[in-house]
Amino acid sequence: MSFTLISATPSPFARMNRITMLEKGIPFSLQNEIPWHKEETITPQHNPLEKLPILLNPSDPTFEPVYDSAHIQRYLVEKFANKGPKLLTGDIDLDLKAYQLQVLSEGVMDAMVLRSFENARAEEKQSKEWAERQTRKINGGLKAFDELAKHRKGEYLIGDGKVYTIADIAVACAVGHLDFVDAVPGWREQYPSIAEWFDKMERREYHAQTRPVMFDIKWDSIV
Ligand SMILES: N[C@@H](CCC(=O)N[C@@H](CS)C(=O)NCC(=O)O)C(=O)O
Repeated sequence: MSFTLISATPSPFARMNRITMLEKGIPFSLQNEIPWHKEETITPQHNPLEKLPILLNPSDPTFEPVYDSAHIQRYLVEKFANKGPKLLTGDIDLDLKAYQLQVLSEGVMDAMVLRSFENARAEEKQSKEWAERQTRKINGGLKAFDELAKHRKGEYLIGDGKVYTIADIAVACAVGHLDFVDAVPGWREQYPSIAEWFDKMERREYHAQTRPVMFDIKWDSIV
């Protein structure tokens, strides 16, 4: 069995799933796409929302595409619970917290993507209020991540800090994207706890292997 992950080289959403599959030793291949290029992308064939990541299993005709990065994470940790690191603590309340941090991370990623598109519109079509709304979400999330990193009890973000979980993966991918697109200039000085934690996480083998790479997007083809 080998999966295909429809991905994009800079996508922080897909990066979460890539790290999880690499950490767990789940075989997969990547199909890199630019989901906004209507003529080229196959995302609409598998996801009515036309978004990636999408997990496919070409060796199993009965396998239905799994989409939304958090939903794919859930599939991977449950289906492959006994392969590689569990990526959850096994404690219901702590795991709820891990899933909550995944939701927060995804929200920060969404806000960064939405703001980039807003800022790429022709000046007269841009809404300053809309962009500011996204900025508040990005800054709010980053502040929450910093608090979490400041009060953590060990290497990792939740519980006793001894277990690497999907929360670490999600927060690292959100902060990684923020750093990559310089979404909050001066963030390292303003939020030193999350910066220090993030730099350590980036040295993990599979985090280092999946760092974002920009693609060549045709901004004028985007509505
Ligand atoms: N909530 C989704 C968001 C995914 C997302 O926004 N993906 C971007 C690429 S990084 C995309 O495919 N956008 C195309 C679109 O919005 O139509 C997830 O977590 O999977």
